Amino acid sequence: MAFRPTAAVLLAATLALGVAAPAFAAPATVAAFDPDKDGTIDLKEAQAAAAKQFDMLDPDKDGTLDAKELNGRLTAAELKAADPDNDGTLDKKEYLAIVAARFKAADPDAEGTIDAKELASPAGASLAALMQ
Ligand SMILES: [Ca+2]
Ligand SMILES: [Ca+2]
Ligand SMILES: [Ca+2]
Repeated sequence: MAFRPTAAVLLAATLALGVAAPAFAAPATVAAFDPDKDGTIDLKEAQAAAAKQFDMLDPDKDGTLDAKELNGRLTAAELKAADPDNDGTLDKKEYLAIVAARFKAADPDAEGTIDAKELASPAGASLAALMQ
């Protein structure tokens, strides 16, 4: 029964913001993921935010996320590729490995940080979906 409260929360957030997009599709800001305030997100910051997000997405606290808990954050193909034992769930290590892969994709200049422009790109948005 995890889906109904989640949907209610998303709906409430959507109404509060006055936008039609799901809450996790709202544009992300660097500042939200930048505890050292250097104006960019490094991999450590991205994975710390994603680890927090993982715990929030796991209401049954079994340490894994199934497709329902992921709620569209991964495609079926991504879930399958990240799930070598094929049990249909991701543990935190597997989730953070996807974060690392998306981080790399969102950092085309390969300087190891995501700036505001990179975060606003489609690759940056799919990274942000794993962090918020
Ligand atoms: Ca930073
Ligand atoms: Ca779970
Ligand atoms: Ca960069």
